[in-house]
Parts: sequence; structure tokens; C-alpha cells
Amino acid sequence: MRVIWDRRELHIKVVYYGPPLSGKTTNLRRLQENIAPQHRSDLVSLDTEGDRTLFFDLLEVNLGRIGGLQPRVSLYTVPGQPRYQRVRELVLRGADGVVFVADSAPHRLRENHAMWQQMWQQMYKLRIQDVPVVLQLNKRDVPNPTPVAQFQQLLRHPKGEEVPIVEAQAKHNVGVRETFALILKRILQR
Ligand SMILES: Nc1nc2c(ncn2[C@@H]2O[C@H](COP(=O)(O)OP(=O)(O)O)[C@@H](O)[C@H]2O)c(=O)[nH]1
Ligand SMILES: [Mg+2]
Repeated sequence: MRVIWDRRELHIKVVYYGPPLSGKTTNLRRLQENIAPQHRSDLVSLDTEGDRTLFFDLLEVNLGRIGGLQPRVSLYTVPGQPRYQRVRELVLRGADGVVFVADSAPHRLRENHAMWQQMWQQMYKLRIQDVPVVLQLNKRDVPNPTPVAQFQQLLRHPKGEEVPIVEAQAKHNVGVRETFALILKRILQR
């Protein structure tokens, strides 16, 4: 988080992390569609190959004033494919908060877990292990979604802290705004 005093701006970086195709880009797309153009940028997607994000997506959102400052929030997504581990780390650097977008499809459980572990490894390496994390359980509309309790058991905070959960269907714009509001609230509380 950086304050640019002469412009009275507060810069905040939020990263959406998770396995491939869990719905990270869809979250940003829905936010873009639902925030008035004067309060946001266009969604910039770098080097996409069909549906897949190869580098990252970026959306900037300007919020109302907080304590005389104008918050400017930069939202990033990471590419989920295993071979882009290094890119994920680069994008994660300097994050003020992280949203982990999990895929509720039952056959994706192991991938969620592997990415969750990698996220914490990278957060420790980058010394951002204490920034707020929100766990979004996306795709709750799929058949036989992984139960919330099973996610809670599997995706644990390394220090045993409670991780707030939002159930979502990003595709249908359910839980997207709530997730964004919750991570921002946690960041600003800090
Ligand atoms: N069934 C279902 N599909 C979703 C949901 N959210 C996203 N998707 C789909 O999942 C696919 C991957 O989404 P995308 O946002 O590109 O994933 P990313 O790789 O995490 O950025 C797309 O076909 C989306 O339409 C959801 O809530 N339910
Ligand atoms: Mg993507």
C-alpha cells in the first residue's frame, strides 16, 4: 500500500490467485461490467490464448474518498498453469491482499490444494504472508460441488488463522462484489 501525498492517492494491489480456469478472469470481467466506467479502467488481458491467461489481467478501480485520500485499487490475476509458477510469483510481489479463487468442481480438489500450498510458499518467500487472504469458493453451481467443510479442512491457513470464505458463481455474477468488498475491507482495516 502506497500513499502518493501530492496527489492524495492511496494505491492498493489485490491479486486473484488460483488453479487454471477456476474463474479468476471472470471475477474481473464481472467487476468491470458492474462498475461505472468513470470509476474503473478497461480490463487489460495480456497474451491470452483462448480462455487462458498467459501473463496476467489488470483492472483498476477508483473508490470514493477514505480519510481525504482517493483509493486506487489495482486488481491482478495470475496464470494458473503449473509452468507459470515464476509469473505467479512476479505478479504476487507487493500484494496488499490476495483472493484465492477455488474451483468447486469435485475433480479439481487436488489442484486447488496444490495451488493453495504454492501460494503460501510464495507469500512467505515474498514476505507478504501477513496480508489478508479471502477464499472464494467459485462455481457453486456445478453438479456435486465440493462441500464447504471439506474446503475448510483442506485449505488451511499456515498459522491456523481463520480464512474468510465467500461462496460464488462468478459466471453468474454471484459473490463477485462481496469478495472484492471483503478483501478491501480487510486491507483497509489493517
Ligand atoms: N459453471 C461455472 N463456470 C464458471 C464460473 N465462473 C467461471 N466459469 C467458467 O470457467 C471458465 C474459466 O474461467 P476463467 O475466468 O477464464 O478462469 P481463470 O483461468 O481462473 O481466469 C470459463 O469458461 C468461465 O465461463 C462459475 O461460477 N460457474
Ligand atoms: Mg484467466
